[in-house]
Amino acid sequence: MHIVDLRSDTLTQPTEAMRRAMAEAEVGDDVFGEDPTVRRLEEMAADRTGKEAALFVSSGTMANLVSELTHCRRGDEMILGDQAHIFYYEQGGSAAVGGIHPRILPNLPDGRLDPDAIEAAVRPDDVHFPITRLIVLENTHNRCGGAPLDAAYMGDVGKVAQKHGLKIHVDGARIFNAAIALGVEAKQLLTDADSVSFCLSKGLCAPVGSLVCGSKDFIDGARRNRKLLGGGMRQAGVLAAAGIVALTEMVDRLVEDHANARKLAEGLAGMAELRIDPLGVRTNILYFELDIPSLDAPAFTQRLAGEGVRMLPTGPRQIRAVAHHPLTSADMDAALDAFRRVLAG
Ligand code: TLP
Repeated sequence: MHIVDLRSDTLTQPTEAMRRAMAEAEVGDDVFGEDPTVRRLEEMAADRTGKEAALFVSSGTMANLVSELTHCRRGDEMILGDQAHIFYYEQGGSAAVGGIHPRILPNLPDGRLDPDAIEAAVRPDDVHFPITRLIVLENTHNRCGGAPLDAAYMGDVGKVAQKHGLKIHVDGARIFNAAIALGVEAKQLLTDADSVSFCLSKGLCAPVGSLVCGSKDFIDGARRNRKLLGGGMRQAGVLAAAGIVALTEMVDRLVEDHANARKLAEGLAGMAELRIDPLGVRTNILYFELDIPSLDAPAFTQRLAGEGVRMLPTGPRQIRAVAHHPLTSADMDAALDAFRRVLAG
C-alpha cells in the first residue's frame, strides 16, 4: 500500500544530491574548527539570517537550549508563550539544565505574544524578583497552526526589548517556511532578533542538524555551551554537506508544501464531521478538530492509518497534518479519499 505519511516534516529523507554531497564532503575536526564544510554551512547560515556568525548543532532542541544558556544566567527569567515548542516539547530543558525561570504568556491564535502583555511581564528591579533577560518567539508557530510572524510584529516586540534591555531569541525551526509564506527573505524577519535557531532536518530534507545564528560574541558563547552539552562534533562535514544542499536547493520549493497543506485543508473543510478554517493554513502545518462523538483522535488516526494515511493526534479531538517533500498534490487527493472511506465507516 502507498503510505501518505503526514505526521511531521521531520520525516523528510535526504535527496539524491544530499547523499552525493555527503559522500564527497571534505571534512576535518570541527572541535578544532578545522572542518571546511561545517564552516561553509555556518557562513551560509549567518548570511541567510543576516547575522555575523552561526553554529552547527545536532537538533532544534539543542539549538534552542544552547541559545537560552548563552543569553541567560541561572535564575534569570525568559518570557515565552504557553504553546511554544520550547515550553511544551523540550522537557523544560532551560529550567532543568540552565536554571532559567520561564514566564509564560498565552499565545494568541496566530502565534503572537501581545507586545503589551510582554511589557507588563517585564520585572521591575526589585530584590524579590528574578531578572527578566530574554523574550522567546517562534516562527513559524508549530502549535498555532504553522502561523508566520511578520516583520512588523517583530519590530513591535523589538521596541519592547530595546526599551527594557532584553534579548530576543527566535525559535525559527521553520523560519524559511515563514519567509516563503510572507514573500520576504528570512533575514528581514530577524533584524530585531539577537539570535535565531533554524532546522535543516524538517521541510528542508537534510537528515540531521540545526543552526544557531547571532553576533560573533554570542556564537563564541554558544560554541562553549554546545561543548558543555556534549554537542561538539568531529568530522561533521558529512552532515553539513547535506545542510548546504538544503539551503541552496530546498528553500524555494517549500511553496509546494504550503500549497499541498492548503489543498488538504480545503478538502477537509468540506467534510461535515471536521472543523478547520482553510484560510488559517498559511504554511505547511494544519490542525483540525473531529466532531464525531463516538470516535476520538487516536482512534480516528488509527483507522486512517489502515487506509494508508498517517497523521498525528495532538489532543483528544485534535489532529495535526504536515505537508512535506516529496508528497504531491495527488497524495493530498489520496489522503482526502482515505478520509471519505473512514468517515463512511
Ligand atoms: N518539532 C517536532 C516535534 O518535536 C513536535 C515536530 O514534529 O513538529 N522548534 C520547533 C518549532 C519544532 O517544531 C521542533 C520539532 C523543534 C524546535 C525541535 O527540533 P528537533 O526535533 O530537531 O529537536
